[in-house]
Formats: sequence, structure tokens, C-alpha cells
Amino acid sequence: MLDANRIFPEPELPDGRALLAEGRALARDWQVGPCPFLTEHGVASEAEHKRRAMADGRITHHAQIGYRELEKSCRAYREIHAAVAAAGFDVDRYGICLDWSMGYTAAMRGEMGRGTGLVMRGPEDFVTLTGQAPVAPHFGDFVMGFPAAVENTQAALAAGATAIGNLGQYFTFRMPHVDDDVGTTAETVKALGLCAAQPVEVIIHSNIDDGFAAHFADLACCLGSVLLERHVVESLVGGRIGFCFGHHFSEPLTRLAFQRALAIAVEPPGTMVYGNTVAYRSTQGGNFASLASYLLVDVIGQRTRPTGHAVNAVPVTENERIPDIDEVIDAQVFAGRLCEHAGDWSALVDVERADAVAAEIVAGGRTFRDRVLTGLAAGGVDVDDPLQVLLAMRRVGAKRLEELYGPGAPAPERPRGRAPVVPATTLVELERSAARYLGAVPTPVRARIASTGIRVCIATTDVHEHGKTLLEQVLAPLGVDLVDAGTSVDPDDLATLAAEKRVDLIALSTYNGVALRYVEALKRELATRGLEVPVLVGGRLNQIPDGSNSSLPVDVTAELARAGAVPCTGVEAMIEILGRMGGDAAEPAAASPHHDTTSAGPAP
Ligand code: B12
Repeated sequence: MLDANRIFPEPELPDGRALLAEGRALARDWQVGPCPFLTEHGVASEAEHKRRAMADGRITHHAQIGYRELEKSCRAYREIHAAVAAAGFDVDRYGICLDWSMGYTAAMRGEMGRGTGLVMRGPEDFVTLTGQAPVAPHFGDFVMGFPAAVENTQAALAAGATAIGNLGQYFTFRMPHVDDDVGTTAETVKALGLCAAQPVEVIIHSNIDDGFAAHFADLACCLGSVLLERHVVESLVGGRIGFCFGHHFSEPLTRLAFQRALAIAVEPPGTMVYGNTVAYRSTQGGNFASLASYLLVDVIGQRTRPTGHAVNAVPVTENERIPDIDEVIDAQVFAGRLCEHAGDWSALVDVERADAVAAEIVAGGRTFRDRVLTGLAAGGVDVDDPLQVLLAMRRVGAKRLEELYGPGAPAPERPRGRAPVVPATTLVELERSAARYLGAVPTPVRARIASTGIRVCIATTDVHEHGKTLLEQVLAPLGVDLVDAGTSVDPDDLATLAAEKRVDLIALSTYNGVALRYVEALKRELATRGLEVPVLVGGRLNQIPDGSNSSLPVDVTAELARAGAVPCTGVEAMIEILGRMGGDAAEPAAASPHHDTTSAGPAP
């Protein structure tokens, strides 16, 4: 079913074992350096600190920080620690949000644009940051899985970090204008070797929600991908892996069950349980309810079956923009106080139900792992070569792996063609949301849209795919002819496909704080191809203004309209526009937008 010749069309691939040896050899010069966290806690590694906390029955806490400017990030590193301590609680570790442009090597980074995260000039900046307070540095963004995997791992180690990742991002994140996934994989294998060869324990981190977990319909496949990554890091690389999950785990029972499944399937300690960020869809006040709901589950999970995962209180501005320092402090104090309350709640929770679901997830996960490894080997992939296993999984992708090897019984009518052993909530929620939108479309509007025969090219500027998936699940039943340009698409590639397919309209989803820069580049690319099609854009329409002193993104809706795009707050806006375009369908068929490549049908 899988064929290595098709997965790897390259005449030859680098030898993963040789790359591993090369990475291990780098450990002679690059080792874990000192930092206040290791010194003040008297530990050689964060894993040691976590085991100590597990033994003491203490729950550890994770906060995610990282602002464009190093100065503000250093201030955050100090102030959050001080303010949370003043309130009588602890923040044990910081997840450092490096900017996506840090995925490029320093030599490549130049004019490659910026997102909303922290940009570092070199190892000295890493050391400066982690020197601000006795809080463990966790480098889990834009390190492993990118062209700069080795140089960023070297800098993180030198700055005293003993939890470095994020293998999950390797499988799904793509750097704009970088197509060399063999090179990216080679650098990642070297970085894995460098971590595995350290004289102290370094946790190689993987956030599965950044990876395949956002795409699987079955939580058993999520656990199966955990076991596959563990095979690579622990059996092939000789390192130690720690997992994070949480963004997409909205249902308390399966969220708790997945923590227990990890307790069975992987040696503790894990890194963190991330907040259920997709549930943040309300106002700041409303988001406190989402925070309390998932955090209580995570605290009870650590109380009743410690796995060393830090809990992570996500600030309530999550669905607006990157949170500011005081918002992070409020969330951490909220978490500290909730831990005090949680003790009384544990008795009320039937963890046995979660354990029963965990057993199903683990059994299904092991089946998935075994089937994938057998399938890859049968297809000619060397499953003992870390480069080949990683690259094959990345290229085949979550959807195809689940369709081929999922543990669920075949069910052609279901997403991925299988009945999930334990359904993943994300896809179920998206299906329900699409059905709600569709149900609200009046029949005459449906008829009008269907009559246009309009062809829409749909794409995202980054890894965020749920908005696009939702749109697809609404537009296809309305009879819209969809051209899928995929995720993390570069403006030139999008314009080329739009021209080739003679589309009538582009639907663009963007989230990483690049909305305006991307639309301006796309407009230029479309103009060079003589294509004038409406560009509808939705998602998070913001960007950090050049020279900003707040490092916080601002709304760019007005600028997008001035740039000639059509900003859309939601799916309804697009349906309304398509419905109006349909209104013009009275024009004779000859006028159908397809055939006239220059002006693509009625203006929205
Ligand atoms: C899920 C999520 C992820 C997942 C994505 C999984 C996936 N495969 O899709 C993961 C964990 C991988 C992820 C990664 C990152 N994320 Co994220 N993510 C989110 C989160 C929690 C939800 C977004 C989402 O999908 N919502 C579900 C959709 C269906 O709902 P919606 O967005 O409201 O969409 C509606 C409309 O916008 C509309 N719509 C959307 N697109 C379009 C397009 C058109 C044409 C139209 C008409 C309508 C439309 O349709 C929907 C219904 O109306 C948001 C925070 C939040 N709660 O919103 C952060 C968020 C978007 N992420 C953010 C960031 C920074 C990142 C990272 C860079 C973090 C990092 N350092 O690694 C990376 C991205 C890296 C990369 N390579 O691109 C930031 C963006 C900051 C900003 N712009 O101000 C946010 C806001 C979180 C935060 N507060 O920091 N993320």
C-alpha cells in the first residue's frame, strides 16, 4: 500500500545513522550550560526537578511566553516569576515562543518576514533570557523540525535548557519558501543526536497537537503516533522523549483518559499538558470558564496518577492575540488557587471510567503503531533509519496513515473511512459547526450559490487548518467547486494554482500575524499573472506593526480592505457574498466566470 519509491522519489537519501553520529559528536562542544533554574533548584536537569515534585505530590506549572523583543521577553521572564511567587504560588517552567522565522538558519533568516514570537540574534540572547529568573526554559517552538534545528538546539543547551523540541512541529509545520524537507529532516536527526548524547538527561519534547493529533479522527491514532515517535527517539536515537497534548482535547473524560494512556505508554516525566485553546471562543470573561474546565481535569489527573506533566493555564485573551504579561500572571495565579480547590474535587471524579477509556486508546494505539511500522517496512522504508521513518511519516501525513492503518473498523461514510475507537473531539466539533452553518443558509440562497458554478481556491498561510476545514465542509455541500491549495502555501504558489485552475475567487485563512504582508504579496503575484480575482480573507487578521514598542499585533482589517482584499469575520460573511454573486447568475451562461480569465465574474 505504501511504496518507498513513491514516498522518496529522490535518487538517494542521506544515511540517518550517519547523521545521528554527526549530531552525537557535536555534544563534545555543545553541552547543557548553567542557568539560575538548575543552580537554585540544585538539579542537573528539569527531569530531576519534575521527579522530585512528583515524589512530593506537588503539581508543577507551565507558562508560555515570548514577545518579538528580547527586552520585553526578559522582563516577562522576571516579572511573572516574581508576581506569581508574591501571590504564594510557583511557575516552574516557561515555554519560549520563538518566532516562526527562527526556524530559518541565521544565514537564511534575513528578509523572510516575522510573526508574533521572539526573535533571537544568537546563543548569547538565549543565555540572557534564561538568566532572568530560576524558571526552567523549555524551547518547544521552531527548534526541532526546521532548517535551524541544530543551531537552535545548540543555543538552547548552552542556555541551560533540558527540555527541547518540538518533534510534533516537524510533522506539520512548513517554513514559507522552504521545500527541502530532506534537509530539514537531516538537521532534525542531528539535533536529536546532540540531545541524546548530553551528559545530563535532556527531554526531547513533542507536542502532538502541533503535530498529527490535530488531524486524526481517532485518539487511538494520536497515541499510536506517540508510540511511533517514541520508537524513533528512544529505540533509534537513544534519547528520552516527553510528550505534551491538550490544545484539541475539549472533552473532560477523553482529556483525562489520554493523560492516563500516556502514563501507560511512556516513561514519566512528560513535559506539559497544554491548555484546551480551541475552546477559547468567547469573551475574556467566558474564557475563564474554559480555563477552569480543562485545568481542573489536568490537576485531578496529576493528583490521581502523576506523570510529571506541568499544567498550563492559558490566558483568557488566547483567541484574540498573543497574551500580555499581566494576563499571563493572572492565569498562573488562577491555576495556583485552583490547585488548592482541586483537592476537594478528586473524590467526586470517577477516574476508573477514564482508565477504561485509556485502555482502549492504548490498545488501539499499539495496533496503529504496529500497522504503520509493518506497512512502512513492507513498502521498502528502512524502519531502523530515523531519517527514513520521520520523513516517510511526514510525507504520507496523518490523514493517509489513519485511512491505511487506523485501528478503527472500516466505515466508508466516516472521515478517514473508519469508525474511531475513541473519537477525537476536534473533527466532531468542526462537523457539527459546519452543519449549523449549512442549516442556517436559506434555500433560495443555496440555489443561487449552486447556480453560479463558482470555483473557489482555498488556502491557509500557515499551519492553522480548522478554519479552512470548516469552510470546505460548508462550501462543498453548497455546490461550490473547491480547488484545495493546502496549508502553509506561499503567495507565488497560490497565485500560480489560481491562474492554472482559472478560479473565480480565493478564500484565504490566516492566523500567524502575517495577514497584511501576505495579502500584499499575493496581490502582486496575481497581478504579474494578469489575474484579478476577489481575495476573501479570514482568521486572525492582525500583524505587529513595524517598529512597534508593544510587540503586540494590531488589527489590520482596514488595511486589508485598502489592499484590495475582502476581510471576513466569519463563514456567514462568505456565504452572504456568494449568495449576492449568485444574484447576478441571471446573466447568460456564456458569462459564466470560468471562461474569462481576466475578470473573474461579478465583484463581491
Ligand atoms: C488550534 C490552534 C493552533 C493549532 C492548529 C492546528 C491545525 N492544524 O489547525 C496548533 C497547535 C498547531 C497551532 C500552532 C500555532 N499557533 Co495557533 N492557535 C490555535 C487556536 C487555539 C484556535 C484557532 C482555530 O483553529 N480555531 C477554530 C476555527 C474554526 O475558528 P475561528 O478561528 O474562530 O474561525 C472562524 C473565522 O475566523 C472563520 N474563518 C477562518 N478562516 C477563514 C477564511 C475565510 C476566507 C473566511 C470567509 C472565514 C474564515 O471561520 C471560522 C468560523 O466563522 C488559536 C487561538 C483561538 N482560540 O482562536 C491559536 C492562535 C491562532 N495561534 C497562534 C500562534 C502564534 C500559533 C503558533 C505560531 C505558535 C507557535 N509558536 O508555535 C503556531 C503556528 C505555527 C505555524 N507553522 O504556522 C496565535 C496567533 C497570534 C496572533 N495572530 O495574534 C493564536 C491566536 C493563539 C495566541 N493567542 O497566541 N495553533
